[in-house]
Amino acid sequence: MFKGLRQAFSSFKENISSRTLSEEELNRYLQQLSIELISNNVAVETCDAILSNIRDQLLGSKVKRFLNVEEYLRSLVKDAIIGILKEDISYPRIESLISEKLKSSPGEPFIILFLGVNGVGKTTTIAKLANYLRKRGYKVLLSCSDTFRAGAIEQLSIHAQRLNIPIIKGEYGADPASVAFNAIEHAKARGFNVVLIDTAGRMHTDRNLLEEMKKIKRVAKPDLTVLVLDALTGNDAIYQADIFDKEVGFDAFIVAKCDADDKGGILISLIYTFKKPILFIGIGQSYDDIEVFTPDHFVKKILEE
Ligand SMILES: Nc1nc2c(ncn2[C@@H]2O[C@H](COP(=O)(O)OP(=O)(O)O)[C@@H](O)[C@H]2O)c(=O)[nH]1
Ligand SMILES: [Mg+2]
Repeated sequence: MFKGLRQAFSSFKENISSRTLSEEELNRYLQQLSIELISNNVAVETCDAILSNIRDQLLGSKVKRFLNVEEYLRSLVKDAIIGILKEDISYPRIESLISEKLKSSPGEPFIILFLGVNGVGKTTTIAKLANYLRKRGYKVLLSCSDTFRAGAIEQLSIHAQRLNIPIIKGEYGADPASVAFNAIEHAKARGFNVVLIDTAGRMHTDRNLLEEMKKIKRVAKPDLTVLVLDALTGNDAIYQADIFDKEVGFDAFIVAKCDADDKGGILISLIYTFKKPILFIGIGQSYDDIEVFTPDHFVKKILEE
């Protein structure tokens, strides 16, 4: 996972640690780093921000004579990425968000709406999250508001059955917003803590889909709207996020299929571009293959040799 980024940073460190650098050489190595970052799916503006952070740190400090250069460079790159990932962005734990709502509005469930194009991993992510939350003691209800794609209702129902988690579904072609509404009513009546709403994918350029998502959002009034993206789509993920952000609006990302992503740059780009947190990353096809995302953990992963 994320091998590309790891290599980019480690060869940058090698280059600038091996000798005393002239300004010109430093520029050349920064240029080389930027090419490698971009080829690992770091968007151009995000890459510029990382480089200027590194440059500022280098200019603003003199390496102390007895300081380990390797350590110094590691912390330089680390601070640059952490700075970018944390600037104006908080990473709330989902458990805290749920607890706050359950405390402030007793009897009301915490509602999470999932958006994303077809095939990115929404339904799988919902099953993983249902499992995650149930293990932490929450009573979870699934709402199958994908009444469009053939097999969608069966797919979520199979997960529900395997996980032994109740599900509310409609007929194919039924209004997805009304399925969500029914699920929420059911949750209130039966004391469920969390409702996870699955939606249809199609293409992000599909007008009807976007209108449908807006309607579900209006009716369900989610406490949290999550955009699910596929790490393997690279920079197209930015484009998808841009459309969903403008048309429907969302609060946070979950990026699926990170186990198959050799690059990793898309995660930094998404956070930097949209100033929204990634809450979880998907790291495989089993129910437990979901990991809480934190900037510190991510940076550790891409800077370890
Ligand atoms: N390797 C891997 N595959 C995943 C992950 N999440 C989802 N998938 C696979 O991606 C495919 C599409 O997932 P699905 O949940 O149906 O996508 P949806 O159309 O957005 O609901 C399925 O074959 C999933 O098993 C992940 O984190 N890692
Ligand atoms: Mg689905």
